[in-house]
Parts: sequence; structure tokens; C-alpha cells
Amino acid sequence: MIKRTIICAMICMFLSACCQQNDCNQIDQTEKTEYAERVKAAFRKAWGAYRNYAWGMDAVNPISQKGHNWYSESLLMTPVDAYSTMCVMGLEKEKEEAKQLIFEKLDFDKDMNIQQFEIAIRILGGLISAYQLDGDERFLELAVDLGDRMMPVFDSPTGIPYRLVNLRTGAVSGEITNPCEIGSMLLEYGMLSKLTGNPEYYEKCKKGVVAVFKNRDPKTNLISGAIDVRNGQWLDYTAHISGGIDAYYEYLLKGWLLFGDPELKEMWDVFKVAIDKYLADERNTGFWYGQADMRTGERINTSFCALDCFYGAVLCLDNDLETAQKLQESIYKMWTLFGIEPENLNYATMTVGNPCYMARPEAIEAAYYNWIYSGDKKYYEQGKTMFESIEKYCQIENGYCQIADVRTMEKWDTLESFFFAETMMYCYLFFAPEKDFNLHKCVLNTEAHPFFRTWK
Ligand code: DMJ
Repeated sequence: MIKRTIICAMICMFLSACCQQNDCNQIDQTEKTEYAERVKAAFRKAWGAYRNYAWGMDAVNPISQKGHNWYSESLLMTPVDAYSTMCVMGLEKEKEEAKQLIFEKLDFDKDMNIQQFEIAIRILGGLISAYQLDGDERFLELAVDLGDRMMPVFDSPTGIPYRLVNLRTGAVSGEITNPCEIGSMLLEYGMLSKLTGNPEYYEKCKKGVVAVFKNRDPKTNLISGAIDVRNGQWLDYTAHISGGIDAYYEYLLKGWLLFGDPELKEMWDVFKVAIDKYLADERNTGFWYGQADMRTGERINTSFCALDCFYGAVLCLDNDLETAQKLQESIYKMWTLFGIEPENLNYATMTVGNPCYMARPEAIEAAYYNWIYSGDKKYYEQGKTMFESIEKYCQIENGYCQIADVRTMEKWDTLESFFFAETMMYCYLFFAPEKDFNLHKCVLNTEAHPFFRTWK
């Protein structure tokens, strides 16, 4: 174990050194600084729309100049999700505004049934990261309060968490769930365990993760996107890496990197082989991941979603750069097909399934990891292009919004909080000064909140 940790640390130091060197040799530092300032300006402008039209609410509708909440009352989704990006960008004024709002208004004692997974990755993750980046203990107090209120989800017959929980009463519901909503909070609960010294958060969450692994198909080692909390039965047989499963895989590998739990790495290695064998799809249009029947491995669809791009980052973290680079070629092709990526593409015919762009980060994230891990400047250039697309198509007079149809670039009057947490974060990281951010010194949660290993 100690030997493995030392080897990992040496690899990290080596990669870090390589990238710094590549960076210095290849990148025009003046241009890099200019881009860093432009991304910060974009963030400030989007935040300005939130401040002016949606202050105190979950998210902004910048075109109609109003805001909206996910539930009956606000959980301050945007300010909490945005805070770690403000820290990394060094935006002191915005940090102060957000902090004041959060400490004055954020209160989890609410009679609302919330979706545990989304609240864990955005708000619990955001608060934990804010605590580590900022140092204010009140962020951790809020995180612990939220974590405790969500813990009842884990008390199920199988250990698989329920999807929904009432923040005030702890009543749970949502018996049909999916691997993503089962496992993609292992980093957040694990961090709570490390920061509070209470192992229960991690242990309870890991139980559900292991239950999914044990219930995988014994022949193919694949899993699908619908499972019953009460008995662990699969309710669908479509295997994929897309929404509903995606971050389950991501957190096995990231959990191993953050906590050094070898069981997570063992599970990841089993799934990686199955994904390579049955879901990877080499076509004349590129290298993609599609859908297969989890019982037979037979191909059942050829659809690639914007969310699936997350896998490029995971491949880099797994040091499979060859596959990561093949995938990145397809991702970039999808991005540039219309000037910004559609939500969904049939890669066999190269036709659009769902034409919207939700201002998602995954394609940019994958380009960023490829840049950091390979040092190949073409990925840095991709980062620039992707940021320029957002500037060109998502920017409006007083903020940023999503795109309803990338074929016509019709605007969509809303902006998810992950635009602040992730899309802007990854755009910025391409250009961030090395002294301010080093990917090898943290693990980014699935919402791009940096988590640091501050324990021994
Ligand atoms: C984010 O909330 C997270 O990245 C999640 O894992 C997937 N969906 C969005 C971004 O697209």
C-alpha cells in the first residue's frame, strides 16, 4: 500500500513537471493571461445576471430577467455551486457577496423532498470545497448539517440509497433509482467522514456502491440505469456510460485517488474492461461509446450524449491516454459539427437526437484533462475554441444562457448552476496560473469542486 502510494505520488510529480514544462515552451503567456481575464469577465457577467435578477434563488433566467427555485424554497444552488470557482479565480468581491448571502440565508430545515444526488454533488460538494478553499468553519457546519439530514436515504433493505429525502423530517421516497444516484456522492460523504472523523458517512454510502457492483451482470459485468432500492433488481437492461450511470464510474476511480480505498479501484478495473469490450464503438465516424444489452453485450443503440464526454477525463485519470485521445477526437468533432455541441448525437448517422446545449462542461473538461495529461497543445487550442463558442452563442447582453437548438442557435432562457461551478471552471483552468491551481494536488468532484486530501 505504502509502495503504491509512493509510486502514485512520483507519477503525479512527474506528470506535473512535464505539463509545466510543456506549458512554458508552447504557450504564449500573454495570450494565456488575456484568456484567463476573459473567462473571469464571462463568469462575472453571468454572476451579475444572477445578482440582478435571481438574488437568493436557486438559478437565473437571464432573458426574462427573473429567477427560479428547484423546490418550494431556495437552497441557494447557484451561489453555493459557484463559490469554489470564485475562489480559484480569486474573485474577492463576488466571494464576499456570495458568502454573506449563504451565511445569512442558507437553512436546510425545510419541509421539502429533495433529490439527494443533485443536492450532494452541487451543494454538499460546494460547501465542502468552499470550506477547504476558504477556511471558514461555517461552510463545514452547513455541510455537516446537510449531510446529516440526507443520511436517512441509506437506510434501505439493500443499502442502496433512496432517491429523495425530506430535509426536515428525514422521510425517504423514490424506490426506483440508478447507479449514478447511488454512488456519485461517495466523494462528498467520504470527505465528510475525513473532515469530521465520523466514518459512518463513507461506510453507509459505500454499501450502496458495492451493492451495485455485486448485482452487475455475471456474464458481461455490465450494469444498467434502473434498479429497485428494495430488492436490488434491475428494471431495465440498457448498459451505457451516460446520465444515470456516468458518475458512478467516475467516483470509483476518483474515490480511489482521493481516499486510497483499494476496493474502489478493483471495482473500477472490472467495469473498465466491460466498458471497453461492450460499449466502446469504433466507427468510420470516430471512436464512441454506445448502448448494449447488459445481459448479452449486444449493441442496441448508437447514441452519444454530451454527458458522456466525462469519460475522457476518467480515461486520463486512469492513465489510458491512448483511448482518451481517440475519444477526444470524436468529442471535438461533435462540438464543432454546428459550432457548439448538441445534447445528443447518433454517431452511426451523425444526426442530432436532442439539439439543445445545456451549457454543459463535460466536453471542455475532457479537453482540459487531455491537455494536462498529454501536454499536447492541440487540446489547449480546443479549450480556447470551446470558450469562444460559449462567448459567441451563449452570451446575451446581460449574461449567459443555454441554447435550445444548436442548429439554429435559438436561445434558451435558463442557466444551470453547473455553468458557474464547472463550465466556467474548466474554461478557466486552461489559462489559470500554475501557482493558483494544480490538478494533481486535488480531486475535482463531478461538479468540479476541488477536494483536497488534508488528512494523513
Ligand atoms: C453536473 O451536475 C455534473 O457534472 C453531473 O455529474 C452531470 N451533469 C451536470 C453537468 O452536465
